[in-house]
Amino acid sequence: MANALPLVALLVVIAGCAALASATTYTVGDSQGWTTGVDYTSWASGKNFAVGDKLAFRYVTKAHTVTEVSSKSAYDACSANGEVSDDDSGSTTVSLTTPGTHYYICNIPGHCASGMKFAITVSATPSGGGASAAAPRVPAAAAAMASVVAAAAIKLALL
Ligand SMILES: [Cu+2]
Repeated sequence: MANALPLVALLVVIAGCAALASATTYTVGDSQGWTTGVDYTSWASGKNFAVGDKLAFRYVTKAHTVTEVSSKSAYDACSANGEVSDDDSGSTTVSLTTPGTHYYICNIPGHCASGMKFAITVSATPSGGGASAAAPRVPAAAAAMASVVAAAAIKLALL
């Protein structure tokens, strides 16, 4: 029975590491921030957004807005009708809490039409980083190992 305790402790540590490897905060536009003259569709492409991640918008207060709209038609038309959220504080952090497609525009006249808009697809599964495609594999391997260790620990505990 006592022999199983170190294995159980190891299992807890491994599980904890796997849990920590989620949630990424993305700064929209990277160093350029949220402003005119940036191609946000290019910025968003290739990133794996997942529930738990965050979008950080950095801009001059009231010079822009961060407006989430609910439909593709509103997004395509640069219309804030049916907006989900709206902020012009200059530092807006959006938590991605629901999977699916999310649409963001700037609601200052002309800005959305000239490119301050992007759509992202948020997956239900935590991405494990998003910066590297290989990153999610490591926690997955650790989780698999953890279940093997757990099975061994349970067998030992039962002896
Ligand atoms: Cu703007």
